[in-house]
Parts: sequence; structure tokens; C-alpha cells
Amino acid sequence: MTSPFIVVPTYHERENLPRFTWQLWQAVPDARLLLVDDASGDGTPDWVRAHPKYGSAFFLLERAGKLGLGSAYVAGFEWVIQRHAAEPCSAVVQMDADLSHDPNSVPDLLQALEAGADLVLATRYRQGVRVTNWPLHRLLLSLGAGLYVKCVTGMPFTDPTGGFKAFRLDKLATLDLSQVHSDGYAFQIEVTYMAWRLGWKIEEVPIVFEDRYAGASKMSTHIVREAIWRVPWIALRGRVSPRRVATSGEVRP
Ligand SMILES: Nc1nc2c(ncn2[C@@H]2O[C@H](COP(=O)(O)OP(=O)(O)OP(=O)(O)O)[C@@H](O)[C@H]2O)c(=O)[nH]1
Ligand SMILES: [Mg+2]
Repeated sequence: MTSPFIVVPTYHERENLPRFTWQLWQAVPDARLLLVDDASGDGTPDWVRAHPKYGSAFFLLERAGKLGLGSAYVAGFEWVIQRHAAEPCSAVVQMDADLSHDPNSVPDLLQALEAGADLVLATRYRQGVRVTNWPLHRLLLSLGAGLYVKCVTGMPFTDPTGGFKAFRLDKLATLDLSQVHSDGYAFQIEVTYMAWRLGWKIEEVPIVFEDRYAGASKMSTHIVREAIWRVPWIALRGRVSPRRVATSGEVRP
């Protein structure tokens, strides 16, 4: 497998970046990192451009304002696909910048891809709850959301709302990303659902999830509300018109 791409959306994460990038390149020395920054206004672009790896293994996609997590990932994936889709068997990892997703777990996700998975989901809830330092209400919200998604969509995964994943680049390039409409956390569910409906080989890898290292959460009631109504919308659209959501692949009944 060629060196993996790590796509990370950032909004006001400047304080976390030195620690995050250092840990990432310690864990995966050949990683290529793309930040998708939504005009954070906290010095993120200057910091990235001053980094010794900028331009060789560190890239920056700047957007004009806070346009949402989902569209940031779509823009980042398209950036990678447009430039590198011809590479044999590269991996695309998506993760947060706040160190909730431990860079030391990236090799475990990559190993599962090497072993034959098309998509690897990091899970906090397989063989117990592996979440540290989260307030109880966040944990209950996350567990409740996972249960809701499983019931409504039928997906069998233990942590269907998680945002730490690894894709085979060639498989990601077959998804019709123009059909992804979720802007907040529902994005995680929508993309996994598309892949699952297409019959991708999806594996779960256990991780330990920690509360953010520094900075403030971007979680809002708007994002929670979107996730609630989007889940039945995603499931219904998939049932009614499964072939609209992707360009190729096996489609589940
Ligand atoms: N580019 C971009 N990144 C975003 C946006 N919203 C959130 N992010 C980033 O997406 C990742 C996840 O957001 P978080 O605020 O950590 O959300 P969370 O993990 O559910 O909540 P906390 O860990 O409690 O903060 C972080 O790296 C954020 O900086 C956005 O609108 N645009
Ligand atoms: Mg976070």
C-alpha cells in the first residue's frame, strides 16, 4: 500500500495541531496529511505553511467560512481523489484534530485495510465501553444515537456514528460524493450507510476514545437535530432508490 492520506477537518483547532501532527507522524511516518480548514481565524494556515513537511507531506485546503463537517470531508476526499485516484491501493483515513482519535490507532485501521477490508470503522463500543473523560451526558447521547441508527437503518455496527475511519482510496473513488448531503455528524452515518448498501467489506477495530485535548466542542443542538431527522431520510432514500447513491458495486436488497 502506498503512503496513506489522513484527512482532517479543522475549525479552531490550532492549539491541538502541534501535538496531533507530532503524534501522527510518530505513529505513521509516511502519512500524507490534508487539513480542511474553514477560516478558523486562529493562525492555522500560517502554522501549516511554516511546517517543515508543508508541500511534501502536509497539505492545506482553505475554505471561506464554517461550511460544516460533512462538506469539509467531501471537499477533502475530492481533493485526494482528483490528485491520487490512480495510485494503487492507497488508504484514506478520516479523523478529528482534537486528539479524541488517537493517532497511535491509525496503524490498526491500516492493518485491517491491508487484510482485505474496504472500509474500517474505529469503534468505541465493542467488548465494552472504551471512552475516557467524557461527561456522562455525552456518553449517553452517543450510545443512544448509535442504538437509534442501528434500529432505523439496520446496520449491524457497534459504533455507527463514529468519525474515525479508513477507506481504500479506489473504493472511496467509486462513491458518488455529490449525493452526500449531511452537514454535521449525520455525515458519518450517511457515508457508512452508502458503503454498507453497496456490499463493501466493512470491519470494526476497537479504539480508546478520549475527550478533546484542548479547545471547545463544535457540537450544537442544530447538529443533533439534523442527525435525528437525517437518519430516517438516509435509510428511506437508500431503500427507495439504492442505485442513486453510488456509481458502482453490489447493492444490498
Ligand atoms: N472544516 C471544518 N471542520 C469542522 C467543522 N466542525 C467541526 N470540525 C472539525 O471536526 C472535528 C470534530 O469536531 P468536534 O468539535 O471535535 O466534535 P466532537 O468530536 O463531536 O465534539 P468534541 O470532541 O466534544 O469537541 C474537529 O477536528 C473539528 O475541528 C466545520 O464546520 N468545518
Ligand atoms: Mg472531538
